[in-house]
Amino acid sequence: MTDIKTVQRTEEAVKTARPKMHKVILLNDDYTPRRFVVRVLKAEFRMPESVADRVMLTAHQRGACVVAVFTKEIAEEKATRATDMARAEGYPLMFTTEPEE
Ligand code: TYC
Repeated sequence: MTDIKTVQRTEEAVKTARPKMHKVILLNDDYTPRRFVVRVLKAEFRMPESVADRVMLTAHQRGACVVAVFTKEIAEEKATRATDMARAEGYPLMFTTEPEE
């Protein structure tokens, strides 16, 4: 039978090795130009044009789109930087984060 201590240690080791991942989510709005959304996705998330186009269109049509998944700190940093890029140009474009299930 498996010892309770072994189970606990194994769970802790897995938690340490695989920190909970967080989604960066792109939200649609009525004002930010499509080409600017694509520019931000390419610059901050290193997406090729074809992928950035698809993500932008998905958010445009469905209201939101998952952009990428990172550790909590990286996801929050990237969402903030991408949102700030838009703010600097006077656009309301928003990126949020949420933990994966
Ligand atoms: N809906 C915007 C427009 O029609 C374009 C847009 C797409 C804005 C995706 C945000 O996440 C977004 N100009």
